[in-house]
Amino acid sequence: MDQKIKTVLDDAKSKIESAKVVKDLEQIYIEIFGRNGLVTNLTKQIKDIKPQDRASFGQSVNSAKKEIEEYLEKKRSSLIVSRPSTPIDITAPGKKQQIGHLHLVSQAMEEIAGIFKKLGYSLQSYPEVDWDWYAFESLNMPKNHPARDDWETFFIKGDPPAGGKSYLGNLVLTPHTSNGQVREMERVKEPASPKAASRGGPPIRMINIARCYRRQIDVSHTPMFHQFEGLFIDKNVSIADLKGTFDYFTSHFFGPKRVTRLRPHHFRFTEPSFEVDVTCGVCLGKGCRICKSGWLELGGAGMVHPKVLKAGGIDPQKYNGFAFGWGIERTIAMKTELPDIRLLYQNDLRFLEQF
Ligand code: FA5
Repeated sequence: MDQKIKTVLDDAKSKIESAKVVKDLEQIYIEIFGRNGLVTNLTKQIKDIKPQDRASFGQSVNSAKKEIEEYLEKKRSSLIVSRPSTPIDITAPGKKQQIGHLHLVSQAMEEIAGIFKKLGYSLQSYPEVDWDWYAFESLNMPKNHPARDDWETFFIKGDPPAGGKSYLGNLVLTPHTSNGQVREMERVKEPASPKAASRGGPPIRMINIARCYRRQIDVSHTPMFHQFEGLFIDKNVSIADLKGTFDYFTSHFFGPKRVTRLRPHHFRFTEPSFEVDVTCGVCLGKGCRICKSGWLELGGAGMVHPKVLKAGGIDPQKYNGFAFGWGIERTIAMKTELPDIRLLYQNDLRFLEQF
């Protein structure tokens, strides 16, 4: 190695060795590799070397440079290990780690699924973009029926399905989780499914939690929301079973002081149909500024219509049952006295952190 290079190498190493703390290495780095640094000046000299020696000189400079860099790194690591650059004040107050948690809607979904699991319901998942057949037609809502208007649906442009399945119609963003009803009936009868093959049909105890979409927005409506749909099919099911199930759910989700009532209603896919109300959490049914009447609407329900059972391949002479579909956001609002469900989707941590 050329004497000049050896001198630079030795000088650089002794500079590095003199560092007491990591910060010292910043200045030493400049002295070695800065604009007028030891190695930089050496590099500048390459052009003045005789052409026949230039290549080997250049190579030696490069290997010296590499050696210095490695030396520098070694020194840095040894200083970090042996001497923290800023002393630790063990008396200083600790910094609280920010720990996230599940969104309020996810928490409610877990809780709801857990309550129905105790009643023997299994959680199923059905498409949130589905065929018209499952969302409407199989639920006794033929094309152009005015009842469809209530669902304020988003339609998806596209070709209808091929292969003789044109009865499925077009695709929609599901406006309710009731599309899972006929799909669940098909699942339990489906011979191709090993689970279902052993069952070959009802009983069904399904809970289906999914996103739904409607062209609606105000304090109690969002264009995307969640529903949970329950479907119970067996032999000799009565309205008393339906009411008992709702009371069980209400007392577990809202607390033992709150009760449900059924109000006659009309849905094309249940007969008879009901709106299910729960007593207000503030006045417990007496009537107050928030609820007016003492009751808050939870969602729809009813005994499954024989036409729907038939569409799902189940004999209505042998089996009957009930179904219900309730909004998760509204259910949360009723539990927490939330004045506007849109708050759930504004992602404001000041709100979300409270739950
Ligand atoms: C239905 O969607 C029926 N499929 C329910 C049903 C299922 C009836 C099974 C009978 C048997 P409805 O349109 O009323 O019904 O909606 C049910 C619930 O979904 C409402 O009570 C409300 O809690 C919630 N909901 C509906 N639209 C919205 C919306 N835009 N934003 C938030 N929640 C909504």
